Amino acid sequence: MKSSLLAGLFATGALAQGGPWAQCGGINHQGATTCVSGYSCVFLNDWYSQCQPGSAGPTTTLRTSTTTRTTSTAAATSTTSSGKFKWFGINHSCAEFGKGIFPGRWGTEFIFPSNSAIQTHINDGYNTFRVAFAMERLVPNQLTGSLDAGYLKNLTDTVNFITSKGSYAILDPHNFGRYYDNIITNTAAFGSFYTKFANHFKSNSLVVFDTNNEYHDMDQQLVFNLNQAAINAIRAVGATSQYIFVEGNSWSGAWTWAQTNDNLKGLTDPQNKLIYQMHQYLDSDGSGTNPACVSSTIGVQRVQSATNWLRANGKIGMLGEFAGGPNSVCKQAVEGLLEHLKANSDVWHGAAWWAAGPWWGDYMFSFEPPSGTGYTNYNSMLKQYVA
Ligand SMILES: *[C@@H]1O[C@H](CO)[C@@H](O)[C@H](O)[C@H]1NC(C)=O
Ligand SMILES: CC(=O)N[C@H]1CO[C@H](CO)[C@@H](O)[C@@H]1O
Repeated sequence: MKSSLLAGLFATGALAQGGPWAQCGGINHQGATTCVSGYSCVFLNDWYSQCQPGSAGPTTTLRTSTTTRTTSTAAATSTTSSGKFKWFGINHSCAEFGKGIFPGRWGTEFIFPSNSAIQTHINDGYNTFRVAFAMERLVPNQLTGSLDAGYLKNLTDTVNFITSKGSYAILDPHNFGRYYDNIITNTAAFGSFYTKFANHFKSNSLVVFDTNNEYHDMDQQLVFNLNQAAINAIRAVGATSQYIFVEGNSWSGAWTWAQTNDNLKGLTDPQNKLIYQMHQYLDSDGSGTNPACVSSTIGVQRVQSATNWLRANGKIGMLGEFAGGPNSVCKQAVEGLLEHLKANSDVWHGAAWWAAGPWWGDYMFSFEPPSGTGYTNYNSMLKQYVA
């Protein structure tokens, strides 16, 4: 059970202090805004502040027209950081498993994320979950077909669990710009998918639409057109409050973004809520398949040109996938990467580790609590960046 519910049960009046991990702020929040001794109220996003361990110092909330920031004199867990990310969290990967076996069987080829794992991540302070799914399971017959009720319900249940906690759910069609392994060339059909999909989620402003995972080996203008078709369809159904994460060609790699995906700066959004989602791994070929990182400084080196591109073009980025193996070189490289993103928080608004999910087993990056290799090696570091 979420501890804020317990805290709520035990609260005797409006002035009661929030217990451990209780909600202590956010839009429409009416309960306690201070925390019990030993905890301080940490801003996670506009909708959710949480009582996290740390000596309670004076907490101030600064509200500007576009952002809300909380600064606490008791920087609870953060040692090196100064700014904060809007989105910081974990990919949850499993509903897209069983590649090539469609629709496949729930519990055999694929499964949905574990709510208790998500809750553990939320207790750790993470506020963003990128939920992968397969378009072939959501629209089994054709892109323009209707949404499969069973798969949609399970996906929606996961999304609602996440957003009911005040966290962001990034909806990630993990399709690489393809449908049944064929490059999607019909932009109108792709838009039609988004018309139905966005219509279903349009009232949930904590949903983020990720147009597609990792376009690759595709015509560059087609990548532009697919992103633009998704944006147009999402806005046309009245989903106007949500952020849209666009992705680029070459697996949306940050290290090649400026040279490969420069044309995507021309994407337009009437709501002006486009975020450029890039991915970056630190092994020699950048694929995230080797536990060894190139060097302790490779993280910064690989994203520097993307940072420059974002700033030069007045765009905002999100590092939607990153990870490192369980060794000290990678740990330094990951920390350097996150410090760089944070130092450039005018253009980088978040990051998400790849990946959690109940079926990752002993995968080197598994962030599934309690014993995933990534979780045990990196959670204490990553937690420092959540607020
Ligand atoms: C949805 O989840 C339920 C279990 O909660 C499962 O029985 C069902 O098969 C799932 N269906 C799909 C299509 O994922
Ligand atoms: C590091 C890693 O596993 N990255 C993966 C991201 O997404 C797909 C799997 O769903 C893989 O192809 C990538 O290798």
